[in-house]
Amino acid sequence: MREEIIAAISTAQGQGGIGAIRVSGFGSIDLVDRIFHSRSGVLLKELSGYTARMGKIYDEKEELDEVVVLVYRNPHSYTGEDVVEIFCHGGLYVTKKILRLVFEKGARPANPGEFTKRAFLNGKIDLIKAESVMKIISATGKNAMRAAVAANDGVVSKKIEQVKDILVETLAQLSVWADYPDDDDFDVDYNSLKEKITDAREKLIFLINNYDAGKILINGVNTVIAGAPNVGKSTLMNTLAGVEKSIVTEIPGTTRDIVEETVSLGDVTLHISDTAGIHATEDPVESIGVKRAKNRLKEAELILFVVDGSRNLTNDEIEMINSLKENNLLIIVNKSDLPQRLDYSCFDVFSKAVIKISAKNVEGLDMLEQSILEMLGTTQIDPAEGILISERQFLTLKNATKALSEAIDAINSGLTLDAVTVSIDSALDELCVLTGEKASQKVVDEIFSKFCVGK
Ligand SMILES: Nc1nc2c(ncn2[C@@H]2O[C@H](COP(=O)(O)OP(=O)(O)OP(=O)(O)O)[C@@H](O)[C@H]2O)c(=O)[nH]1
Ligand SMILES: [Mg+2]
Repeated sequence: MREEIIAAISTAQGQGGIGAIRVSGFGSIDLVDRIFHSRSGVLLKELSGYTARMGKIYDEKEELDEVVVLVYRNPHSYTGEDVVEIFCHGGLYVTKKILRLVFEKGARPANPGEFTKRAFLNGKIDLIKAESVMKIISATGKNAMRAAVAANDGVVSKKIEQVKDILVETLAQLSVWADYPDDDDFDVDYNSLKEKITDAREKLIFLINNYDAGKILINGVNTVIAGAPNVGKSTLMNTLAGVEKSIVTEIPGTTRDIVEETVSLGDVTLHISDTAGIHATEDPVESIGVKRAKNRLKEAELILFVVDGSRNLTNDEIEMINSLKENNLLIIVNKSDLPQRLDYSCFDVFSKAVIKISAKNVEGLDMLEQSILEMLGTTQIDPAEGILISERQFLTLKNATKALSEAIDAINSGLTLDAVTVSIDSALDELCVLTGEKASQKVVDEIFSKFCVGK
């Protein structure tokens, strides 16, 4: 069945130097020929792939814009189909007008991610790479970009292919052993069998272990500044943000609602929430703020718990730190410029990093930055090595490693080779789900529905 011709604006909507309209599908070159007149008079259908022509777009007799048109011939295009890209002047009016014209001539609007979906269905890219395309659009920061570029180069895909090759080879060997059980020439070599499976498993574990840190590099980390009133949370927020974002006064209970700011720290983006000081209060407005602060803490991926070094901890503070200790938690002793009265031994039970700063005088911030990056584990990974960029990728790999562990266990406990084969088969299945060779329609649809239109 021939797919319908789809079209969309592929550049950002709004004012810009250039706007691009992408048209894909069998017949798309003929379609654009009906609205485009090249300067030289040549028709697009006479051109070979990867060829550009300058000319004008006409709506019947009316000239719309001077454009450059680029022709791709299947299978050598992004989608694997015939594709035409029209580069016009960037105003929203012109791009939309040309797009409407393309629709009038028979194309239909592309669904979100439909170009990339067709690329996947036509075997141009696997599902891992398709997911990374989406991330490239939304990536911010140098390392996030490096990760996305690595994924687009197929670094993760290649690693998965390598593991698949090892598993397929092992399965072939297993079937030889199963077919010739009594032949001495085909004696089962348990050591090499185990070595191969272990090697495959370790390659997958490498990717799995980088998942959390990789996720942080790409998405940034939800960071909550919390603590008792008046300890200097908002001052810290402002110091990290470099702007007076939160109101600071000497009156306890100044911050009531949540104040948010995005801050770059090294290669990591922190989405910071400054919250109301947590304590028991009768004030109805403040108590809503305290409730919001507590809710925000539940979603936090990193907690900066601020205490005041010029006084000892209250029982409430000790209790709060205790209830948060399972999280990525840094204890920040603020007001280091004042005479210190805090007994540090009270932190021993929490075994959490304690950092001394003066948010007001901007002292100790380097140490804080370093401790945050160490805690998040982003300094230890090289995004160019390939990182997993979705929960789906992470979970399928976990399933695959689990199956490989079962295969190793089966060998160790002397089970039949059949049991080993079943486990390796199931690991291989998971990897095929990951690359999309065996992914269900539902999964595929869900992945592409998260794309923006035009990709
Ligand atoms: N000496 C000193 N004072 C500080 C420091 N950080 C904050 N302060 C002062 O402490 C008071 C409270 O600061 P905020 O930043 O508003 O404290 P907060 O924790 O946000 O307070 P609430 O919003 O009321 O919970 C202000 O007078 C600040 O100037 C510091 O490092 N040293
Ligand atoms: Mg505050």
